[in-house]
Amino acid sequence: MQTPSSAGAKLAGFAVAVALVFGASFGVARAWAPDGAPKRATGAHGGHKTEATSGADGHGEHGMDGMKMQAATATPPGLAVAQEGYRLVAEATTLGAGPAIPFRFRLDGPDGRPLQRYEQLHERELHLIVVRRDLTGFQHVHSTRAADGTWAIDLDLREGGTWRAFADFAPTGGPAQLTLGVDLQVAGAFEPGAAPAAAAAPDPSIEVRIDRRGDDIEITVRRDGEVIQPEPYLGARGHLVALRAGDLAYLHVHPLEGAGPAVRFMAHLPTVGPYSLFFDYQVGGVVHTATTTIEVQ
Ligand SMILES: [Cu+2]
Repeated sequence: MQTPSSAGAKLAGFAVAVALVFGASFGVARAWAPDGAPKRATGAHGGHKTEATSGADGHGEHGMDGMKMQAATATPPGLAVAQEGYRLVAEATTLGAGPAIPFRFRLDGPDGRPLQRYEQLHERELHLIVVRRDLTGFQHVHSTRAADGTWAIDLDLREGGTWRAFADFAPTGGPAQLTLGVDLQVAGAFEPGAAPAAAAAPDPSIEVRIDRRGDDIEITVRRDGEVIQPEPYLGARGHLVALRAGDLAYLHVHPLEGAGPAVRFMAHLPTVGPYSLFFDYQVGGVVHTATTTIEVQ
């Protein structure tokens, strides 16, 4: 079976293992408003700015808008193949198994035509997240868009089963951030795996510690015991994806600027239960993926 850490290793082509150490800060109780919307003090994060906001294109503001939008709606992103007039259309949803399976899709806009104009979101027009429905085999890739609007990329689909592909993007003139998802049926033997837990550390030179503090997630990266700053990657010091176990709702996570060595994110996890976290970060020019699963109480 393909383990989450090996999936990340295969993707990035590196041999350094990642250790995850848990803090005692998981399971922070959340207050709920009667209408089901999470209570949130106005301006609770007013002291923070997304790193992207400091960029010239100001696309960090889209992220914040997306966060507000997400908090205001009952249905989290990533559960629909079509939403707000936009539709994810895969050329094929039944695929063969293999290490480099071509995946082609387009994103149709409200006019029914393939979307051609995108806002930059974390330095890309589109982030494609692919994970098997048992939350193994996580991939965060950036595909290329042809002149007709079709996106294409090779996916690592060595394991059979049902995979979920998420397109995370910001259409020009549309929603600040949209995540559409489609299931891909991959032929081959299927052996269910467990949601990614703290990975063992065959090589302990890199250690990643993930702590959840309220809506914030703090990540500390160490190499040989020394805290290090991950290198800039996608306009931040890392990119975090949170998927809810059970339905693979895709929760938007936004980098926060902060003093100190930790990489901080605001992650609105709307309901109790387990969530799997996938942290992509770059050290020594190589992108690593650290995974863990937390329980929101
Ligand atoms: Cu991306």
